[in-house]
Amino acid sequence: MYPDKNKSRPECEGCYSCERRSVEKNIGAVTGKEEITVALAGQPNTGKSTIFNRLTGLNQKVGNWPGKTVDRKEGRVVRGDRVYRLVDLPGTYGLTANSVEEEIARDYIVSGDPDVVVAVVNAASVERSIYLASELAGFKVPIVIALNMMDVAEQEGRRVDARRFSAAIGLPVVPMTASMNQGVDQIFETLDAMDPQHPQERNSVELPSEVSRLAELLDSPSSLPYPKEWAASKLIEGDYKVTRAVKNALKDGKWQAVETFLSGHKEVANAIIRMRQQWIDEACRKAVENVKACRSPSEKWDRIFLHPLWGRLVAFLAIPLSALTGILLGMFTGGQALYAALEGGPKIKAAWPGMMGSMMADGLAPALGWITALVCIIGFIYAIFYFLEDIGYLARISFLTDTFLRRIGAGGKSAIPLMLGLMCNTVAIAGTRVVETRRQRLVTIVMLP
Ligand SMILES: Nc1nc2c(ncn2[C@@H]2O[C@H](COP(=O)(O)OP(=O)(O)OP(=O)(O)O)[C@@H](O)[C@H]2O)c(=O)[nH]1
Ligand SMILES: [Mg+2]
Repeated sequence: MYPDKNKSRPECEGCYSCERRSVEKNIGAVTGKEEITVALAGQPNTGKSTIFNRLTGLNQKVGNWPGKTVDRKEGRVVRGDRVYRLVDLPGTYGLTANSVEEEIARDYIVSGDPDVVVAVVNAASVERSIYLASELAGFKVPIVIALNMMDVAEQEGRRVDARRFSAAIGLPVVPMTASMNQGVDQIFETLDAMDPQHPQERNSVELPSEVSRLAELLDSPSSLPYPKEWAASKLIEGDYKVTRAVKNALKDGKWQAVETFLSGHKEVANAIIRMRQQWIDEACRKAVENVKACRSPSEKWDRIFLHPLWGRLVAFLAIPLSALTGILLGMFTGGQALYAALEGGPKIKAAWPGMMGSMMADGLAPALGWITALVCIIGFIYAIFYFLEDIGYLARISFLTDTFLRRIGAGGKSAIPLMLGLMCNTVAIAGTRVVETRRQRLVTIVMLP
């Protein structure tokens, strides 16, 4: 659904959380401070939620695999005479939506709701993760580039000069390592210094003239939910949702003219991509330097973990072995409590003869023992999977299994819920939220063991 700034969730009367939300929402009006909405956008796994958590002090889900944030999340921070309403968005590779999460992020960015967009870019792979910013630069909304993961870039022998980068693209660039809380204050300082009403000078991507010619044909219909120029470029790129929205918004004759224009200018789509790529290459040429041509530790490990044969073999063994290790560790720790509870039954009965002792020995003590054993087993399994997630191994399993799972109607992102299904179906079904499409989600749920 197209998000509307003025629409909010229905609120009930008197409920504590609704009341709190309402106070938070109106905090700007209540305190007389200016409210600035800041959207955190960027490719999946670039550290948006980590930055959001650092900025707001909240605890959004972070992890080392793409697609964790599947919905918009908000937090507010009062700073000086401003209230910053921070919005953490799902990851998106660009402003052409290929999945539900990308659509949520894209629609929110183009809705006009954000006063500022913080585009999060991975410093270790600037060339790939700056694409979204190249599209954003075409909008009027002020942009700050958060050049995150500077530590990873350094480890991989890359030097990204934030000043030169900023000069090349004409946008403020803040180098940061969000996981170590570096650069977070500078983001706020940059935001404090910005006036969202004031147009930002920038070097936007020069798009082919056909885009503005097509935009003129759109004739700014009031029901068109997108900016004209942007909608024109997406029509040329064949964006399904934008095409449908424009078709519905235009009268028959006008849509005919748009269609004729599009069929006569099919080659422009490639020209748009080429021009964006030139913009990216130019900026990277000026600001990114490969200091040492070394292979990062993760690249070295990936030769095994992403190998078509060895990688699959390791994955095939790693998951059951991890689950088994968790079960064994749980049994050795929590199992002791269960053993003690069962062993101690006669002693309890001897100490408290009668119904009380019998209830404790045969009911309460074994129940507590079983609960302790199960909590330990589940706890260890989760700790092991958390570790695998954090080092990025689960993301590699998704990558390895993607081709196979797509053939049976699911997708690479189904691998993790399917693995969770070996332990607990409730968690696994909840985990299918990350799966890209509704159909893939259903297939995954049906396949759960
Ligand atoms: N080394 C390093 N790791 C980071 C940094 N920032 C975030 N991370 C890690 O990168 C991973 C991804 O972080 P998230 O904040 O979940 O990324 P995201 O962009 O919100 O991801 P999606 O919601 O899936 O799009 C996590 O394991 C973080 O701990 C950083 O500056 N350096
Ligand atoms: Mg996130």
